[in-house]
Amino acid sequence: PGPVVCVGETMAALAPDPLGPLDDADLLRVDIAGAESNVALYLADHGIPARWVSAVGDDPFGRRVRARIAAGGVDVAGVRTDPARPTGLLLKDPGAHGTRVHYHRAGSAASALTPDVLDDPALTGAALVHLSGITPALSPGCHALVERALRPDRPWPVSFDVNHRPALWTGRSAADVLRPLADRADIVLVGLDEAQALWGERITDARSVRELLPGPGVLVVKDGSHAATAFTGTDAHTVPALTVRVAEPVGAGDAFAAGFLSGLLRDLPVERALRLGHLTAASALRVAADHGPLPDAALVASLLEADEKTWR
Ligand code: KDG
Repeated sequence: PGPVVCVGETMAALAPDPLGPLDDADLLRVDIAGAESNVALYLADHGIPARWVSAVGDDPFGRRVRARIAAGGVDVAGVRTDPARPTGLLLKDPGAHGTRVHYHRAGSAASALTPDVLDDPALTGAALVHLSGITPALSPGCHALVERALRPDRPWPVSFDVNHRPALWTGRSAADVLRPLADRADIVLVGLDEAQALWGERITDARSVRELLPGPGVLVVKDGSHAATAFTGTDAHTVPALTVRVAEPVGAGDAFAAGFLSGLLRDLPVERALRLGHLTAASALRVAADHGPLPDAALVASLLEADEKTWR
């Protein structure tokens, strides 16, 4: 099978070092951040061929983004360099109640992407095309790209992480745009809290999300640090999350997605794929960056096989 092709923007990310509120920071660590390239990096860690398709500026951050993703074993041959626009920038602002994110990405190279990026030769024969709900928020061209990737006669299967980023949706209804897009994908991942923020009182539990999104063959509803439930047809499979000491949570959703998708691509039973999602999420939770090292391979193997009591 072909690679998983992940399409979306990656930015340079600046985070206080040591971690703490941006207001008080003297030093910032330079990293990279992008939901879809995070998925590609974690897929590569799991030995799944992954390609990241996007655009960066012809600038030092663009070169860093491309080099870091390539160094993670991801194919970056489909990444364009836009001579006229900069690489986007993200600031992480960790506080007592989680991490706030400040974006400087309007007019960035990736926000100028249009549906023609889907002419990338790797898309035909791709094991999956992975997209997120960030991209349709970036520009009309990016929205058109996602619409085209999800058109009903597409030759590729699509995984879609809803990834609602309220700061990107000023003046437009994320709820109205993201629901029909997600419903056309083959595999969807969404947080329960995210679904509640988007679709309101109708969402009371994981099953109510399934009622709103009956289309995807596989729908995963993540309930934060508690559990994740996968719906396949009308069957539901719930696997509790692991208890993890959290350094900084950004990136955990992408890690979960990559672990789960690599489980499905390896034909693991869906409960095992959910376990692999939780185990991969732990890699992101334990570090300040979005991407951290996978747990020891022997530990992963034994936890995948463990009985339910040991897993918990
Ligand atoms: O999922 C983590 C992402 O939120 C982060 O890497 C930055 O892609 C990003 C975004 O648009 O928020």
